Amino acid sequence: MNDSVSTQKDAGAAEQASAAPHTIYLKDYQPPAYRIDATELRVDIGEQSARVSASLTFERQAKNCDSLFLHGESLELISVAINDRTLAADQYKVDTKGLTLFNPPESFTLQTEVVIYPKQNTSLDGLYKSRSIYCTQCEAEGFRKITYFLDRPDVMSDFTTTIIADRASCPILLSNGNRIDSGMLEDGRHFATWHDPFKKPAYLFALVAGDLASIKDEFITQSGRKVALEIFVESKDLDKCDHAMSSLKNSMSWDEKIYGREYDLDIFMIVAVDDFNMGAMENKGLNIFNTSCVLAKPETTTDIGFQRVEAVVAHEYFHNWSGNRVTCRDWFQLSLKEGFTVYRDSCFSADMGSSTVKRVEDVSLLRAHQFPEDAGPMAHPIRPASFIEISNFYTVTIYEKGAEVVRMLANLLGPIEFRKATDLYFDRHDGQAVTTEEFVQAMADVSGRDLTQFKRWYDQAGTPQLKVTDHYHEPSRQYSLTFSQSTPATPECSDKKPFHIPVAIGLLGSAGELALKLDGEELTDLPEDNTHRVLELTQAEQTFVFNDIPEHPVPSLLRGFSAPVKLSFAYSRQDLAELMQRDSDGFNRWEASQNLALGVLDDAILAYRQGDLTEFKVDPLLLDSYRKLLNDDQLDRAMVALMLTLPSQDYIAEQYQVVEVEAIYNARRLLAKTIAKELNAELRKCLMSYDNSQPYRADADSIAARSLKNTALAYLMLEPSQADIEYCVAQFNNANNMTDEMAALSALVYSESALVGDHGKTALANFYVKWQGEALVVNQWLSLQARDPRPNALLRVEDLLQHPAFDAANPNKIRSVIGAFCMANPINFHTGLPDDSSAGYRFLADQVIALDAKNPQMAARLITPLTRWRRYSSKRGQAMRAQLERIQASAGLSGDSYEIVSKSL
Ligand code: B3K
Ligand code: ZN
Repeated sequence: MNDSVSTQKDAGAAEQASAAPHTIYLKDYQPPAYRIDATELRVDIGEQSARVSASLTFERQAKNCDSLFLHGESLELISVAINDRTLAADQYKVDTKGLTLFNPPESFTLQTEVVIYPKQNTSLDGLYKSRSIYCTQCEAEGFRKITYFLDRPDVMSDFTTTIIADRASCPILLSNGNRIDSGMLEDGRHFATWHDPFKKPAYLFALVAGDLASIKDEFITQSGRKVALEIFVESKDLDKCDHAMSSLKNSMSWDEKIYGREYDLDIFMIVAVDDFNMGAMENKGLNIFNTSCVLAKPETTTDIGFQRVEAVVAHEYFHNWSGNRVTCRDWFQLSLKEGFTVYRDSCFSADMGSSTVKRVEDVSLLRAHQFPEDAGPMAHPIRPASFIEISNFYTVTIYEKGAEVVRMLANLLGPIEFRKATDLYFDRHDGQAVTTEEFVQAMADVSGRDLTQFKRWYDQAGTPQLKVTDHYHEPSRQYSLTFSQSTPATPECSDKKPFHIPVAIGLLGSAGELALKLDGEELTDLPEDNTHRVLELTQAEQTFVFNDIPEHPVPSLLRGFSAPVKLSFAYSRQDLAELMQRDSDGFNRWEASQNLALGVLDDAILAYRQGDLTEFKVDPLLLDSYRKLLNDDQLDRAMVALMLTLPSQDYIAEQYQVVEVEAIYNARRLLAKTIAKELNAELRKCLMSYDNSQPYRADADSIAARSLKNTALAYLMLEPSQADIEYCVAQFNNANNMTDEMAALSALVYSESALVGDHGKTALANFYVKWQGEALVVNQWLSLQARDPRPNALLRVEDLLQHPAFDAANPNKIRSVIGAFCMANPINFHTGLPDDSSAGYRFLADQVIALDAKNPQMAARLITPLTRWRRYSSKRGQAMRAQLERIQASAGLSGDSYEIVSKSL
């Protein structure tokens, strides 16, 4: 955010209000003209409105300043004074974007009083009401909806907050830091005053008032300080907080052990609310969470749900250092805190469970969502150069690709130097608001490496394509690998310079992995584990030659997915089968299984195009390889499950210029059914060897065993025998945990077999009756139906919107029904209804238009599938485009949706 720009914008706000939203550029960044050293807030919450009094201590930093613009939106100004003197009308100006003070003194205290309306705030940004709880969401620019302020992350202030509310309905009053005072007032009202000893930007401010119950615990830090831990929820949810609490404690010790980072306040609080635009928010000392990322117990929460709670609790906790103690100078630097923190939470989850499984999950997410973003109209570098609405930049690119970039740095430096570099970064910048430059500089200073070229990862969008060829020269026993990199044009730049790409490799010989010696390397240079090497690419084309290679090997390339690139190498299917079985790199074993499946899927897609999928024969090599997996007792069960799972429709679509929705869907389904038939005995054996009577446990081995059993069940239920159906129904009825119950439910509902009859319908109805009191379980039930690939899903989705369980104002419900249908049910979204093939697109546009007026951030996010219109056949693409145009033409469109739509057209 840039002050000079916002001043210009706001200087003409009367005209601006109806004009198209405008673009803000990183190159225009100017430091703020004033600091706000201290912020005293008094928030008096009433039934209909809240009154916010602010006293802000300003100190000029710039040489001079004729007018000072403070952000403020949807505020009713009651009074404004400087140093206790009410301002005359010509000393200030108010418009829809903020308050301008004319000729402010060098240092002064500003006193303002405003009225706001939390109950009417449907944007869930600023101070709002979620069911009976008042809460805030200030990142990125929500604080300006609470009071007038320099609402930008490089303005860090000392906050003291007094909250006043009715004691009966709001017994709990929370804000950041430590509670320093509390007491009763007249008329049954009470107050609490909180002081946060750490200066912070306004986006980390938080306030909560409501009737909450809590569980308490404590943590002793490595230096022996006692920290009180408290998780606040509605009392009905008290039995679902233990997992979040143990995840929090695990995160606190992990951050001490791995990064040497200790928690700094005496209390750490988490509050769960039902209405939340994102997963959670890292407000200093007072994290506010979506209930979906806190509450967990085996009966109501799947294994994936448990893991998500653990990961999000950790992520928000880790922000205390990567984000709060060291924060962002401006919002272009968002990945400074988000990329780094995702990297940190990903390593934490890897350490808590299986690191290979976690890597596969992260890479799958990146490929299914970030790669398409990077190839579409919203492509942006992890440090964007411009934006219209920052809320649109909380993207998979900033988060997940940002994490990949930090991972590459960590791997280039190695664990010891990376730790030294993060220590240096935290120490050097503690209490500061900095840029990604400073982060990389700490890495460069510690390692002595020149990271100039590496920094292109921060400025160039697009996924690099890495083409690899090899050559073996038997007489000289030399093996060479040639890499050529290129990056497709993206909206911000068409001429990409080569990236610095670390490529981890190994070479498989017939009897095992080969010792590696690069041409020119001395024997003394060789690392201890000499079967693994990281090649650093810096040129558009580069060849690496290995000496003393006894045979033509199968290269294992990009081990552990060492860089976020699309790699291609002409593997034979036999090579892939070898890698699947023998690669010492677990990730690449999985990768080989995916590539083998992609090859077979490509055969099937071709057959579909030619109209004879019925005659299609699946390559027996894939079936044999899967059979070996199922018979391999040594392999981690979770890995077997992952390797047996076909590439997602999104990832298959990524392989083609034009997405042929029906071809991909039918090819994938046919292959799945063939696997179910051909490997029937092995799959059934896998199912039978699982002991359903064991008590539920959430450790990695138990999760792995359940995941394999349920993968086998899903396959078997595609072409089930009567016995399979009975097994599935029994699992559904008797499961002691939601993972098994959900797996059985979806297998019954999605099965197209006539034998299954009404079992699916009955199970769905029974499930709702059983769980209607548990909102998060009902969300899973809604989502399962919205994702149902069988024909006419849109009709069922429209019915769901009328169901009493649906709530058009709740983001979790919107995601579970509208989001799930449009993003996770491609066959129905893109084919619509039998007599109206664009019905899915029109449905989405209708929903976006209706939602945009209430919650623009959510509306803008939902538009994503339509933005990909260029990837589809021209008829389909034009139909999608027409709906984008409809959204664009709708009256009063928000800046959020305007940005997405206008960039996509
Ligand atoms: N930092 C928050 C995201 C806030 C998004 C605001 N639109 C959550 C997180 O990444 O931890
Ligand atoms: Zn974050």
